[in-house]
Amino acid sequence: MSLKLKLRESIGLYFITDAGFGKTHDELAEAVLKAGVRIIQFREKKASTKNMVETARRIRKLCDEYNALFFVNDRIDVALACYADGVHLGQEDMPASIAKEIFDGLIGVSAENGEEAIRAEKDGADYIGAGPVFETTTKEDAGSSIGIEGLRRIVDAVSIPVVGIGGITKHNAQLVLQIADGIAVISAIAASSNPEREARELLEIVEKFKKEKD
Ligand code: TZP
Ligand code: MG
Repeated sequence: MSLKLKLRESIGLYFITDAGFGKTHDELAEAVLKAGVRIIQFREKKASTKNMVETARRIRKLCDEYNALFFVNDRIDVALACYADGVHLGQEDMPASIAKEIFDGLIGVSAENGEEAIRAEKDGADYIGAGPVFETTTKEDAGSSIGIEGLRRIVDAVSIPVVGIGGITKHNAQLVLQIADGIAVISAIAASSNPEREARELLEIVEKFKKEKD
């Protein structure tokens, strides 16, 4: 199956690792994979490059065992060094157009508005991470939330898949799924005392919603 097709199939629940909630990247990745999540992004802002590459390589291997897609946040060098399926780039990271020249995998781009999303699509992005949809404290420099209406404007502006991100929980997931192709979450799972159970519950919501849509 092509990576792009796999992306469309697995994007309903997109989990992003964060070691700031008391569990390691590895522990979180394993828990959500066990629950059935099939797309994971490794997001680490503080560790050394050496440590990042080692962790990324372990999670890459784990994702292979579960046939899940593996993305690295921000860092093309780390993505290359661990044979990631994709890289996720912010507005201040390497532009997707340049990333595509040196990286042969999938490219996701963060967008806060339609303009950024259109630019990313033109540059060759494979999906958009749109947000923050709701307020979040997980990302320190997250701008003000774009809301459901902001999310809708982004979805309407592009034809590549869009995942909503920021403050998404099982209580508001449906609102996002009505508009976007998927939900991306950190704290809803990472801050839970039982990340595997939480991931399962979120997956159930996503799958139930998809069935009703078809
Ligand atoms: N980008 C926009 S909001 C956000 C990122 C990485 C943080 C999402 O974390 P949470 O805990 O799901 O709100
Ligand atoms: Mg980034």
